[in-house]
Amino acid sequence: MQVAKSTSLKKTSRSMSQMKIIHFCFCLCWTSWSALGQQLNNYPTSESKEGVVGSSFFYYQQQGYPRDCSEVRNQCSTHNVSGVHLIKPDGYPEPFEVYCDNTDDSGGWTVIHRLQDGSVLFNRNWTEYKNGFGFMSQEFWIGNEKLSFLTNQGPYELRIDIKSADDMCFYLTYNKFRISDEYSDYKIISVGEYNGSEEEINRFLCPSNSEGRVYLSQNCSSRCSCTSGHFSCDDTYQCNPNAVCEERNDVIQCYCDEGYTGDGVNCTIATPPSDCQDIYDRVSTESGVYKIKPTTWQGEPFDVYCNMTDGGGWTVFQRRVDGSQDFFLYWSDYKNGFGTPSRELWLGNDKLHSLTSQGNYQLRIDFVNRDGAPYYAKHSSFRISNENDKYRLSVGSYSGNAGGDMSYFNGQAFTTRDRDNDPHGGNCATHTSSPSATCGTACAYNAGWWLNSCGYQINAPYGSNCLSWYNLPGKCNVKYTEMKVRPV
Ligand SMILES: *[C@@H]1O[C@H](CO)[C@@H](O)[C@H](O)[C@H]1NC(C)=O
Ligand SMILES: *[C@@H]1O[C@H](CO)[C@@H](O)[C@H](O)[C@H]1NC(C)=O
Ligand SMILES: *[C@@H]1O[C@H](CO)[C@@H](O)[C@H](O)[C@H]1NC(C)=O
Ligand SMILES: *[C@@H]1O[C@H](CO)[C@@H](O)[C@H](O)[C@H]1NC(C)=O
Ligand SMILES: *[C@@H]1O[C@H](CO)[C@@H](O)[C@H](O)[C@H]1NC(C)=O
Ligand SMILES: *[C@@H]1O[C@H](CO)[C@@H](O)[C@H](O)[C@H]1NC(C)=O
Ligand SMILES: [Ca+2]
Repeated sequence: MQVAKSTSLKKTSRSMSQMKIIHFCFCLCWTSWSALGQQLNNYPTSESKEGVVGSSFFYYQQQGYPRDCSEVRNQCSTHNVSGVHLIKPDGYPEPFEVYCDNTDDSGGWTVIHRLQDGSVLFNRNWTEYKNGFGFMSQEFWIGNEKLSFLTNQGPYELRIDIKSADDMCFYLTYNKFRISDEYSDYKIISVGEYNGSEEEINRFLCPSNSEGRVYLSQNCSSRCSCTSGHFSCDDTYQCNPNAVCEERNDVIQCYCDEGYTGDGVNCTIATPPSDCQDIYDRVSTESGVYKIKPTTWQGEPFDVYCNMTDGGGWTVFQRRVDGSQDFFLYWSDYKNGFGTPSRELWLGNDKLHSLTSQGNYQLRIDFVNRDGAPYYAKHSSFRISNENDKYRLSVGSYSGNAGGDMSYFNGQAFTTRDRDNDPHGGNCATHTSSPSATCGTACAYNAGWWLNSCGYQINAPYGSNCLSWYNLPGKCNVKYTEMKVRPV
């Protein structure tokens, strides 16, 4: 048995204490069980310093009381049968009665707790647990004060004997059991190493009707369950960053934060984020791919790349990096979008329309020119109309260092190789430029864009001189572009 499992056993004690199915057949020993430690810890400390130490009975002086049941057994041969004896642990003011169990080979067990038929009420207050209650011959709790003195005399082994609902008897041992004094609330200082067979722990934790029962450690660092009567733990269980580990209605587990739904491991935002600004505010400030659903979007949430630099919250709708994605595509392709959010992409005109009609958006375009130098352009507003209006472009005023070429396309409808909506005599989407002084030989515009009387744009074929921006220094054969929007 691994130590990890022993830990789980302790941690899961609360659930176990509620398993009515378990009865103690006889509870030998330096026996407690972390369930009880758990119970004790639950008592309010305000109450915990009250009460008197010791038994209410009077014992006449007698020298050399045994300090525990193992001394009782060694002291006198007639004391080797199980029964009630007087002991007096070191430092304890008076001797008191305990039940000594000598039934197993080694014997000498001092019984600290027995639960067998429900005849004694265990739901008691601090003082009662402190002083002990019940009857030695039946059910009882020895008392925390006595237990504290007992276990602080030296190393003690804890043994828990259990009888299951199907009358199977088995036991568990812990090799170093010790509890603190009242001022430390009788905390279990140690239980030591657990010793028991796999079979025993399965029977103990997984009684017949426990299929699917789940146990969680106090800090939710492991999750154990019963599957086909077999107890196993998953130590990779972890709360979602948007979840807390706590107890609600007696169940310890990870719970998703408010505004999130899920099982505590997987927490998804209850109302999907409407754009990357919403992601930034509510989900994460890390750049990456996320699902969004603009408020006006009728379809399923979709993936976008959120660029969280420059104040964060930028929803990326275009990127050119390496030419891996063909941009010489058709109306329906530009309508629905293509490419990969984390690499090269066009988000799609329907989505871009939906996104930009939720509120007021600004535009940022980043460039790396043919020489590898970065530039950017910003426009104070950006929106495109719907398909009926041919995704017409509206941009506001320019700032930046890449040139305000976007303004040249302002007010234009979208044009693709199969839909000529541009004011030029032919279709700029399939037009070939004349050789120019700045960009050298002729190149094909071959793109979907808000084309005017043509003009350089950044959906042109990657690696060609037409992938360019008219006012950009080092403008021909631009190496990198990224277009993104954010609410103003
Ligand atoms: C108790 O001790 C007596 C005398 O030493 C011995 O005969 C008897 O078998 C012991 N009983 C048990 C239960 O160990
Ligand atoms: C604890 O319970 C006992 C018995 O019911 C009662 O006499 C005592 O006053 C209780 N103590 C506190 C602090 O409630
Ligand atoms: C566990 O118990 C078995 C049988 O009771 C014993 O042989 C073994 O030495 C114990 N192991 C430890 C680590 O205490
Ligand atoms: C959870 O508790 C275990 C054992 O008590 C400990 O080893 C672990 O570090 C704790 N984990 C966290 C995240 O607190
Ligand atoms: C959480 O989600 C992942 C992926 O969707 C899934 O593989 C995993 O089983 C889920 N975890 C839980 C505890 O539901
Ligand atoms: C994100 O935006 C910054 C400018 O704010 C830009 O330099 C960078 O290339 C963009 N893209 C990625 C993937 O970081
Ligand atoms: Ca035209």
